[in-house]
Amino acid sequence: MDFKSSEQAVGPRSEDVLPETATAAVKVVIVGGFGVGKTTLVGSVSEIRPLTTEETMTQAGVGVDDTQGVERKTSTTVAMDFGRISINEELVLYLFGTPGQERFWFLWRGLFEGALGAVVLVDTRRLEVSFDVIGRLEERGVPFVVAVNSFPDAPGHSVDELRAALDLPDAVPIVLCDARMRSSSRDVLMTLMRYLQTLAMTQEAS
Ligand SMILES: Nc1nc2c(ncn2[C@@H]2O[C@H](COP(=O)(O)OP(=O)(O)O)[C@@H](O)[C@H]2O)c(=O)[nH]1
Ligand SMILES: [Mg+2]
Repeated sequence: MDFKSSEQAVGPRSEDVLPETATAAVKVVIVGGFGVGKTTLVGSVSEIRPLTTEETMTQAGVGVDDTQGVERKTSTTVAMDFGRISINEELVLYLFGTPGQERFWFLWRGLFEGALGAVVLVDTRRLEVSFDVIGRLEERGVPFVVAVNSFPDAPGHSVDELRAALDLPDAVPIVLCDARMRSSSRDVLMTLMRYLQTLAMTQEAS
């Protein structure tokens, strides 16, 4: 038997290796309601092959997961998505996508430990899913930005309308995005990093 090919497959691929210049690693959590695009965002932006735990929706999810407006979705993330993106030569973000459905909240406890900030992904067709998620982040004091994913049949709301609907303070950035596009997903993460920097600076000043 020839084991050569499988032996060659073992070991990190070049794109999996962290650049030697990386000096800071930051943990970021991507959170939001069911089917809002978390797995898509982590997948589009990650420079390593993202890890995803998806499970085909079963009877167990019927009546629990709200599939209205996302009829074509047949799998749901039960644990989390994991990805990595280098912002520059020194700074690396580790991305943890996690479900917003209430029955997965037990996952949240450990997840936010050491997280510098979060991205709340929002689908304007189902804004109410985001209320609980945002409430829980505020409770925990986790800084976050809101990214509104653009679905074709989603009602168009202005940023001001969304801010009012989500009851967000003026300081919290709201950005529109298309999670399928790497550049758009990257912009969301950059917005979060800039926001965190502003918060750090205001804290220092006070
Ligand atoms: N039109 C559009 N579709 C998206 C976008 N992001 C995700 N989707 C689609 O929405 C569905 C749910 O996305 P998924 O990432 O699995 O959602 P999750 O449950 O939050 O992980 C998938 O079929 C995606 O292809 C987006 O920005 N625009
Ligand atoms: Mg998912």
